[in-house]
This record gives sequence, structure tokens and C-alpha cells, in this order.
Amino acid sequence: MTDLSELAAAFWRVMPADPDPVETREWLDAFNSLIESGGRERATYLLRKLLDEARARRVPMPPVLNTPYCNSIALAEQSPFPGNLDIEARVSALVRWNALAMVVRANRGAAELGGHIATYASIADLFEVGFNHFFRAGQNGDAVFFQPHASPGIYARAWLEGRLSEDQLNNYRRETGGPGTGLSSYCHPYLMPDFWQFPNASMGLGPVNAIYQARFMRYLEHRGIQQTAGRKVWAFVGDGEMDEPESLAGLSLAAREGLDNLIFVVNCNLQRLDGPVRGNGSLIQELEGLFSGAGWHVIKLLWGSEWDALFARDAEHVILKRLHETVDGEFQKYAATDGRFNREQFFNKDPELQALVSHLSDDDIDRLRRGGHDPVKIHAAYRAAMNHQGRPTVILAQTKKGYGMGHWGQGKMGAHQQKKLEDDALLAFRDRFALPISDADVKALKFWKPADDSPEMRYLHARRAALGGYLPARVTTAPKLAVPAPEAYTRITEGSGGREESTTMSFVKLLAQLLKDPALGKHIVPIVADEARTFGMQSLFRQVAIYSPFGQLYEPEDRDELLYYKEAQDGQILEEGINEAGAMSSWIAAATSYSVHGTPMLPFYIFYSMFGFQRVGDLIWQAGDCRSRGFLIGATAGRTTLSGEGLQHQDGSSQLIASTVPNCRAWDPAYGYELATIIQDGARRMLEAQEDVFYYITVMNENYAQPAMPPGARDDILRGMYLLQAAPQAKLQLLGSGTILRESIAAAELLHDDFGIAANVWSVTSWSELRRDGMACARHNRLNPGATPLHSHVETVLAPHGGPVIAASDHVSAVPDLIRAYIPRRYVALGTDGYGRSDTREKLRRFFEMDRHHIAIAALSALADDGAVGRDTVAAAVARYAITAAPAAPWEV
Ligand SMILES: Cc1ncc(C[n+]2csc(CCOP(=O)(O)OP(=O)(O)O)c2C)c(N)n1
Repeated sequence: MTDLSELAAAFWRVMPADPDPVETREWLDAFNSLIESGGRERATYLLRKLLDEARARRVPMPPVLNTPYCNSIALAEQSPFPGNLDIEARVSALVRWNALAMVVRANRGAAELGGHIATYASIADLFEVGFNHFFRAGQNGDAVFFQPHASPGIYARAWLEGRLSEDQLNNYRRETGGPGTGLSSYCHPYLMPDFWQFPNASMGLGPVNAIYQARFMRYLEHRGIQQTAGRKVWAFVGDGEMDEPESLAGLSLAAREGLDNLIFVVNCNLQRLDGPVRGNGSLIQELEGLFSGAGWHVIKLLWGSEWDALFARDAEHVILKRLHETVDGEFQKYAATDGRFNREQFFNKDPELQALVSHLSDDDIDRLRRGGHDPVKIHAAYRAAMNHQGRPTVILAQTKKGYGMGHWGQGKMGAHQQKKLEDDALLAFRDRFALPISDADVKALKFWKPADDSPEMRYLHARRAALGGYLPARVTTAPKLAVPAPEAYTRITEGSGGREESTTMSFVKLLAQLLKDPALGKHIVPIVADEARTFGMQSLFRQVAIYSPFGQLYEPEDRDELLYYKEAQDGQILEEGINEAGAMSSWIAAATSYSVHGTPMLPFYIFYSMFGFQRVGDLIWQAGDCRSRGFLIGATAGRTTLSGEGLQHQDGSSQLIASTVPNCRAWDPAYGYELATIIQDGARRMLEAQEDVFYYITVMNENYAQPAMPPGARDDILRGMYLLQAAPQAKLQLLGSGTILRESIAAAELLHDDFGIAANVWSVTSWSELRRDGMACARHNRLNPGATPLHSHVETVLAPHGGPVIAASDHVSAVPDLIRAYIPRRYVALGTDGYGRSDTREKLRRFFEMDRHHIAIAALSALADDGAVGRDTVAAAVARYAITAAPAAPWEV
């Protein structure tokens, strides 16, 4: 059985009992006199020697990554507070009140709207010190990730600043009234595009994004694209949020690359939604070990200034000892109770400790703040973080959840959900923060703003003016970039001259060409997650090099080869290693650079398609929220085209998921010229027209001769489908996408050769774009009954061509089913439903019943349903193609 006391000690909770205090004292005295005489460095040297000796003699190590449960910054090292504490406290109280009033008002109006008070209550001071002294605004300023559930406070401040109207506050969480009328629940740039910059309501995405934003700033600097030195990324993170794997995903990268432009502030209120984050342990000690181990500079901001005198008088470290015995569940209880309870339960547990606070009244004890509520301590921690060089900094700020909400919320188990305070709670809150609001106004939940020329308002505006303007604010000022014209891609659009190549290869050629473009080239950001060789991209390593802030400190093994593995400080490729979440975060940083930095960049993140929407779908959704512009390339896509890799690799669903992201345009081209057309136009839309869209394109690894682009095909390629092969007197329409288009072509040949039936073949480049167009037309017709009806592209192009329509793709059948509503005739959709598995392409396509033979049979069966051929023809085809129906369909389990 695990020794629980040892486990607790590992987190510095409990110091084991001392068997020989006298000997301990002698050692400590000796150590202290060594520090006095030889200095700290000498002491460090000796500690190292001791540790070496202990390791050699197999002495178990104490937890070396932890420091005591007190502030990292000693009082003597604390920088002075430069602001006006009194005014800042009054401004902060006003913001607190208005935030609370906004949420409670909304819920009195409609309880279903929800909202949070307790999160902001805990983080308010941490934000306010940032707003008054640190956060610099503008595209050359800082990037601040605000803890999402604290958004009410951000709105309340923006209202005081005159940037939001009272109407908007009254429309908190009411957003269907049109752009600009309501306020988003959390930080959603898509819905408040002038306000929020970084969407992080899905816990964990903010921290990983922040790290890669900081990294991308360095990338821009090192590549000579933009000077970003001195700018900071601030990420305010919930302590519960730190449990998300994404929160931890980039920690070591941040330290490894020395991102001292990055500051995390973890709001350690020790609670999450359901209860304590670590009731039986110490979250702060745990995070300290984690961040220290990853190589971060850790600042513990645990206790307010009132504790300084207590710690100073505590020669025997009894406070620390008691703190180390206290688990977080108890700290929460102390937060939820009063000074008297704290005295009895915390201080009176030890006679020395009891004596230490005997001069304090219960009220004094109640006023012993936690570090994250003391602007002076916060400022000192922020200043130290700003000045720290060589490593990222995390500030572990201890706070109380629902701070100031009294017994209605502070430290309460259900504090997170509290949003409906009654009058007595509101009046108590008013008194607690000494707000100058009458009882009647409190009860009426009146928003409160002092006169424009009041000291509070003048201070508020002056501080922001000194820091470059208001925050958060999202601007989109960025130069338009010209993209190469369609004619620039003739190497691809003229076809491969019979040589067999995959669309993945076409893509790599195209990317290599874009990288060489004199104007656009340097704005391209190729991103891979350890799959460049899989996609045949290794030539780019040499062409543009892999970004590394340290250059290349070793001679690569393949240095003698032409295309060696080259790393360089100004390298262009972001090689993220096996880290899709990191790669996607890099992509978001590049895809939003037009707004965050005023510098448009065009990222291409090429990944194993299965490890995209399925693996990091939430990050892709977030990319949509923050109006990303760029390309996601799902390579080796197709459940049967990636033949050997089996069940967890073979993607047949990403196109379907992509179709659900509103500003994502998803494409499944079959030929290089389609791909080139789509990328050319996409880049034009993103960089010239500055549309907030991003593209998802699947490319595949099957080699075949790439034909030349048929004249006049461009527009319909971009609409989603075009007639590839017209047959005289066609009785059938065969639709195919990706490599399966070639099965449709082969099926047309079978039908012609074996049954004398002519079929047209259509290449579908985007099922979801066809659907989007179909939905728009249907909506228009539904809501404008008197107007001339609109016809979708699918209907329009198919109208002159009769017969059933048979569609096939290498994705689940729901993908071609996306357009069923716009095909008012017999429509059969074939796909790759079910789990993938390994085998040859031919066998897999037969297995999933969507190969050329199955397409031909589906076509004949549809003709038979229409009465155009007899059932015997279908039976003949089944026999001829030796189809033996398996007992269960591939999608049945
Ligand atoms: C991925 C994800 N899972 C769950 C939630 C729902 N949720 C919102 S806030 C919250 C608790 C947050 O706790 P913490 O991070 O400690 O922040 P606090 O509000 O306590 O400061 C949860 C579970 C979410 N927003 N995102």
C-alpha cells in the first residue's frame, strides 16, 4: 500500500517529524554562517556537492522542485508600487459591482442565460493591476488572454471606459439582435470582432495558444519580418483549467525556446466548477513542481502584505509548518468562513502560532489577504516577470473564488454557478467594497459610473492612455497582399505529361513554388507535425530551412546530402514534432497574424488528415472563432486510399466535420489542376480580398497521371463541381471526388463497354460548398415566395442531363449525402462507412462497396428503379463482377 504520508510529503505538505532537532539546528546554523561568509553562490555550490554525494550514496532526494508555501519575492526584494492604491481600489470596486450587476440583471430577466460572477471576483485584482500598469495595447503591444469566465469584469471595465454602451451590458448573452448589440458569454472574436482577440472559452486552448503566440512573435522577429522584441504574451488561466492536457502541451517548448516574452498567471482560487481542484493536496505546490520541472521561472504570489509582519516575526517557521500541513480543501473552507473560524481552526492549532496572531482581532485575521488580492504584491510579481530573462514565467497567484461575495459565494462549493444574488447579498457586497451606491440603486441593480471628471475616471483613462489605448481590442488593419495569378501555376495545370503523381505531390510542388514567389514567398508559413517526409516535403528542409531560435548547433547526419536537415534561426518551416495541438496553435498564430501583428501570413499546416479534425477539432473550431486565414491540408486522406495504415489512420470523416465549421471551406480535389485552382483562389480571398475564411483541402497519396486542366473549368471547379467527361446520350450522371473520381470514370467505361449505357462523369471538388450554395438558394426561395426562384449550382448543371445520379467518394456516405436535397431525382451516395482496415486499395474499395464495380451496379440498380433497365441487368452485373455480398455491411459492427 502507498505510504500516504510520503505522498503528502512529496508535495511539501508535511515535513516528517524531526528525530534530532539539536543536530538539525547545528546543520542549519553551519549552513547559515556559510551563506554569511561565503555568499549564496558558495552555498549553492555546496548544495550541489551534497546532492552529488547523496545521489552517489543512493540517498532518496527530497522534492527539489518545490519551495515553501510563501511568496517567492521577499519583502526586501519587492519593487515599490507606483500607482495610487486608493483610486485603483475604487475603480476596481466599480468594475466588480458593474460586472456583478450585469450578470444578476441578465438572470433576473431570463434565468436560462447563465453567466458567472465568482471567477471574475477572484481574478479582478490580477486584471486591474495589469490594466493599470502593464498591458500595452495595439498591434505592437501585448497579447492578453483573459480568463474566459471572467468576461463580465472585462465588459464592466470597457463600459466604464466608454467603449461599450449600457444597452450592450443589458444584452449580455443576448446576441441574436444583430452585430454589436449583445455581448458574448466569453471571448469570441467571431461575434465581437472589434473587441475580443483570443477565444479561449474551451478550457486548455488558451494556454497552448498563448505559448505558440509567444513563439510566433519570436519567429517573426528572427525571420526579419517584424520586430516583436519587448512585447509580451500574458495568459490568465484557471487553476482547474491547468488539468487540461492542452494546458500542459507546450510548457516544455516554451522553456526550451527561452520564451521570456511569455507570462502565465494561474488564478489559484483552488476551486473549479464542482469543487476543489486538489482538495486532498496542494495545487500550487503541484503546479510549481510541474512548471519548474519544465524549466519555467516560477513566482509564487500567495500572501498579501498583511502577512509580511507575521512571517517576519516567525523565526521558527511555524506559519510555514502549519501551511504545509494544510490541504487545499481546508484552504477553501478558510476562504468560506470568517476571521474567528480561521483563528480557531488554523492559528490555534499550534500554541506558537496562536501567540503569533494574539495581537490581531478576528476582523484583522479576516483581512489577511491572499496574494492575488493585493495590488502591491501583484505589481511586484508582474514587474519581476516582466524583467525575467531567458525563460517564461508563471505566476501562481493564490486567490479566493467569489472574493467579496460573503457567505453567498466566497469559497462556497457552488460558487461557480452563483448568478442570482438577492438584495441582502447585493447590499453586503456594496458595503464590502465601500461602493457609493444607494440602497435603492443597489436593489435596482443600477450600473454605476462616476462623472467623467472624477479622479477615478481620469485615472482610468490616463493609465490606459499611457499604455497605448484600451484592451481588449481587435483590429484588422493589415496590408493586402497580391497573390500570383492563376497563370502562374501552369507547371501544375498543364498536367504531369503522363507521369504518375499524387495530389500530395502536386501540393508540395505548389508550395515550393509559392515559397519562391518574390512577393508572397516570405509570408508563407509551412507547418508540419513530424510528417514532412511522409508527404515528400523533405526538399523544403534545405530550400527554406526549419525554424530554430538557436540555429543549428550540430552537424546533421545527412550534411553531405543535397537536401539535408537544415535548421536555421531564420528558417521558415515550423517543424512541431509529434504535437498536433502545438502545430495547430502555431497555425492559428500565423493565421491571425494579420490582426494580432498587422502582418498577413499564409500558413499551410499539412498533417495526416485523421489527426486533424478528429484529433484537434476543437482547436480548428477555435480557429474559426478567431477568424483565421490560411490552409489546412489533410494529407494521405481517404479511407481506402491510405491503404496500409489501418483503422486509426484511415480518415473518411474529416470532410464531414469540416462541413460543420461555418467559415471553413472544405475541398476534396482529384487532380493537381483542381488543387492549384482552389489554392490560388483561396489565397486571393484571404490575402487580397481579406475575407475571414480558411480552407481545408484533402490530398491523397495515390499516384496517377495528372491531366491538364480542361479549358473553361475554373469557375465550376470553384463552385464545387464540373462536367469532366460528357458522353453522348448519357443516361446516367456519375459524381466522384478525390481519387475515387477515377473509380467513377472506370465505372462509366464498364457501363459503356459491358452494358452499352452512356454516363457523364462529374468531378466534385467540394460537397460542402455545393451544399452551402444549395442552402442559400433554398432559403432565398422559402423566404421570398414572390421572387424569381434561385437554382443551386448542382441543380443548374445537372438540369440538362437526365438519369439517376450516383455519387462516390473516399469519405463516409454522409459527405456526398450533403447535396441530396438539391438533386430532385434518384440519388445514390456511396462511401466508406465503418472502421478502416489494412489491405490494398483495390480490396478496400471492394470491401467498402464503392469501387468501380459497385458504382456500376448502383447505377444499374438506380436505372432499374426508374424502369429504364430490367432487374436482370443488375443481376448480370452482380454476376459479371463477381460480387458476393458479405453477410454484414462494412459499417455494421
Ligand atoms: C474544455 C472545457 N471543459 C469544460 C468547460 C466548462 N467549464 C467552464 S468553467 C469550468 C471550471 C473552471 O475552473 P477553473 O479553471 O479553476 O477556473 P475558476 O472559474 O475557478 O477561476 C468548467 C469546467 C469548458 N469551458 N471547457
